[in-house]
Amino acid sequence: MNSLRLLAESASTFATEWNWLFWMLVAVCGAVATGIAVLLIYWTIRYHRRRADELPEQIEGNIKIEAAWTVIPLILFLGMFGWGAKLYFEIERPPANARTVYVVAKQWMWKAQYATGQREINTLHVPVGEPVQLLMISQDVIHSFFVPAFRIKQDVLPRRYTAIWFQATKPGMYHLFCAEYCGTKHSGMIGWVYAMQPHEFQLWLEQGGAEGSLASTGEKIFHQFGCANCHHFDTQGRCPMLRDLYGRPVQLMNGQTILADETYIHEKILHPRAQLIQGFDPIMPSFDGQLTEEQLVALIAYIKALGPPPGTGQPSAPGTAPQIPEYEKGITGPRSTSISGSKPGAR
Ligand code: HEC
Ligand SMILES: [Cu+2]
Repeated sequence: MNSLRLLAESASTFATEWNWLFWMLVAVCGAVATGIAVLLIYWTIRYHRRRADELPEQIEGNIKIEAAWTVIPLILFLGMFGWGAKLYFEIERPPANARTVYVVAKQWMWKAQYATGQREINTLHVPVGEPVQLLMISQDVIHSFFVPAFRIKQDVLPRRYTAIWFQATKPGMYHLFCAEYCGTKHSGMIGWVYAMQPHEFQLWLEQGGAEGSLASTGEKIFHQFGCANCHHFDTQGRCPMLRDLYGRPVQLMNGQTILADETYIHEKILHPRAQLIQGFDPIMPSFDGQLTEEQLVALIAYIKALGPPPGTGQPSAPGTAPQIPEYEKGITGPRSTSISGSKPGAR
């Protein structure tokens, strides 16, 4: 672990390409800088003034040289840009089958919530060879989620979900940092990502000890906070039916259309007046200050898991547990509310 290395360990599918890109940049910039330095010194000596009255020969221009020093850097720089952009788009676009883990950042810790109900602090367990997407939000100031070994870094903001994804390639323990100065104990906002073999990860999920799925926790909150008094799942009365809301365009009062993503639902619950919906009276109360970010994550997971309205697809009776994706099924056994996750000594 203490071996001297130039770059952080490479443990994700991005890492190899990232390393190549990095070394290409170092090589090109190094070669250009060296070339300029060498020519500078050589020409300084070669063309220094030898007599007090010596005048340089006047040169009117040289199309070939000018074209060369325009076209060659253009190709080099566009190449760098193109390669960087390609990798950036890969990092920005999670594959559709990625497993979602919700992360809440707060001064000064990371809290993770799994769809299956596991919760942990300052640790993150992930399977090797499977894409994992993190949907992150901050409870207070701006933080930044940084795992050098995976070559991923993403700002974590209040009132807005940001996403990052990765696919671990090597089992191991990898450092997790906050990379945005966020207060006095910023340097202590660190943790570990455990990349595990898929079967070990499955075991961890089963032993993790959780109280039902995240969506079922959300369902309880939905009833506890009286959302269910207004939002019914069979009829759409004075309040919109929340079935099939996630990912659908919503017509706003101001004429805009907005996509119902996590941030929209989050905003709607805390600041319902900010984006009023066409065709409804603005009677929804604000839940600002009443729900924690973790509860909001659970509510959103619940709303996302609601199926389409009865009659339009596979109907799920109102009030029944929402659908859980196939890969998240099969978690049985006794569950407790305790927050799981071991904290390694290094802190
Ligand atoms: C007093 C009734 C009432 C309560 C309680 C209520 N809502 Fe609403 N909700 C509404 C109404 C009315 C609208 C649509 C009007 C608007 O734009 O605010 C709405 C809109 C929404 C939307 C946007 C729906 C869409 O189609 O875009 C979401 C999401 C939502 N509510 C979630 C919740 C959650 C979660 C809770 C509980 C924490 C809750 N609501 C509690 C009445 C209510
Ligand atoms: Cu931080």
